[in-house]
Amino acid sequence: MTDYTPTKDDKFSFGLWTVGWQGVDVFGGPVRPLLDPVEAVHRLAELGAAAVTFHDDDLVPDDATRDATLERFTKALAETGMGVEMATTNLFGAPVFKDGGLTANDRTVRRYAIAKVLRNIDLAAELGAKTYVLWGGREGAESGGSKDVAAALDRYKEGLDIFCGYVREKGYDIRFALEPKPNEPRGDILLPTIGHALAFINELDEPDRVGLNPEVGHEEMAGLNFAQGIAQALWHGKLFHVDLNGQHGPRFDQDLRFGAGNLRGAFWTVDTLLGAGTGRAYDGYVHFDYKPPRTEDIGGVWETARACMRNYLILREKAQAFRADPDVAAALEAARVGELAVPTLAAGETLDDLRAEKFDPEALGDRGLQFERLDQLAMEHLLGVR
Ligand SMILES: [Mn+2]
Repeated sequence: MTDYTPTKDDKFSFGLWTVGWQGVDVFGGPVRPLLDPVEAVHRLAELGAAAVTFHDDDLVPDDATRDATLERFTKALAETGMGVEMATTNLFGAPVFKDGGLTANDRTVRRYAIAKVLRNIDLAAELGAKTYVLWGGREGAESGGSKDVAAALDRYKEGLDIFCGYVREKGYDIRFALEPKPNEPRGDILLPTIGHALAFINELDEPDRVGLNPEVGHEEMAGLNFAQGIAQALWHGKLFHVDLNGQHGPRFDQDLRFGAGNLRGAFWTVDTLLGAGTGRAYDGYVHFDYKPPRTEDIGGVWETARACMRNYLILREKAQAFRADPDVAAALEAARVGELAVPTLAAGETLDDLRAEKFDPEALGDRGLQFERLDQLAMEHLLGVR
């Protein structure tokens, strides 16, 4: 039996804020002590992760200790062979961002937000991150009259255009990834889903520099199918990064470890990332963005980190076995799944040709599609009986 121990080739990465989450929520204060980022790097490396990611504030919260912190951190990276693959800016925690950063009504707040992002882009480039995520958790509103959505989108675009221009001028090898979320902490957040964000990217000055960092839980909070969402992002060439975690349907953002919550959704998510059904595989870092529950001490935190990677590897094995199963090949054939890749009009065929064809809609309508057989095979692979 495989022991599902990850290696650096699996390209697993974790936010420092995930294992470092002290359990502060709306109803209670911290339950775990502060976790030193250096300790996080060492422990995650031991568990088999390849990289870490950070918000500016998780790593360097204090200007007075900035240089010393960075020195210790880069030393830990060198000692462990860990990379920094992505960075992001905290534009949501401090009171100044209570109405957002890039789309705050207050222009001075927006200017401060841009300066904060630019400063951390420099640090991201210095540490070798190739992806810069923007999660606009406070970019939104609780009430209709307080936010001019069109103006907010203009300002969002202005911010992204500034960041793209800055990275281009500096010659940094960095791409931006927008992380959609429907709500929480704001009542309603701008760019709430993968689809909204994809459409927004088309309006930017340099759309090629901007893609997505979709998160499982965020799409599922909106009742959407994450695997289908990332399949569309891949189709657009926009899946720049991914946040894996677990969620039980539309409710508060649970940020469970990957595989918890919607397990069937997790199976199809891994299958989609492998490109099995579509031929478009994701080749970036497999990033976990979750919160170890408040019930856990630090030992439990490391157990959840280990479990995120282990569950991914188990699901990868299950998805590969599903795709390699001859019964699945037969079921895919019976369900005409491959036929969808055939263009509806043949080469050189005219619409007159199509309209002249004799159709028998009644016979077509009578035909069963045999999708349930196919899905049951997936279920049985997932349940471990095949
Ligand atoms: Mn989340």
